[in-house]
Amino acid sequence: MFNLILFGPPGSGKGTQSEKLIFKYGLKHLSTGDLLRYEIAHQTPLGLEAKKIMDKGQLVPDEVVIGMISSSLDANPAANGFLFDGFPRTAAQAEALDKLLDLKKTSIRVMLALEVSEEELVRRLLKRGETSDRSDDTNENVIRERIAVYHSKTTAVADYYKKFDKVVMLKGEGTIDEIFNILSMEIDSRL
Ligand code: B4P
Repeated sequence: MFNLILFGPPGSGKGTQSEKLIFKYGLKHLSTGDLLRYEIAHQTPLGLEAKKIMDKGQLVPDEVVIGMISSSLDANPAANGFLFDGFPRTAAQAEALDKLLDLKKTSIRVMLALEVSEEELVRRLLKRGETSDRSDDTNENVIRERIAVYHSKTTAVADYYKKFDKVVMLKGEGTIDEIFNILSMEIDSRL
């Protein structure tokens, strides 16, 4: 199994690149953002609670997203590998993921981390907010709060995987195809 984490701040291109990578490598895409937005669209109790948190730019509680990932892993026993997008986002989520994969006798092969300047992130997300129905992309203060939460809580995830020498930092600015080629080279060198 080839399990990969695509990492980076909000708007760094995780979702964009994931769509291309799962197609090329036949991986199962697990995006906690997409799973949460599915719950919101279906107005489930979990979705209604999650929306309030996401609209403030905060993180949904660890136990909620860990439960979602655990169910998704169980629901895909025959996958060739998983691409984790937007998860883990806290050190507790990273430790929980390692335990879940351990139970399945597998592990994370590599974390590919996209680096993008804050001004470029804000520009991209405000642009997406003009056309998408994502309420968390329309307010610059909320976007800056998401980036602040990334620095205060999520960068710890990279520190966690650095201990196991699994992190590769990559430039996330350039055209979508240029970045896709760089990510593909990193994956190809580990297959
Ligand atoms: P996510 O859905 O994970 O989304 P994101 O971080 O906002 O953006 P992503 O990085 O995927 O965006 P992309 O680059 O594709 O999270 C949303 C919220 O859900 C979080 O704030 C949090 O509240 C909650 N959540 C999710 N997971 C959680 C977890 N594990 N724990 C707790 N809470 C969780 O796209 C950005 C834009 O840039 C797009 O419009 C794209 O077209 C554009 N773009 C991409 N690449 C580009 C390039 N190279 N050049 C120019 N534009 C580009």
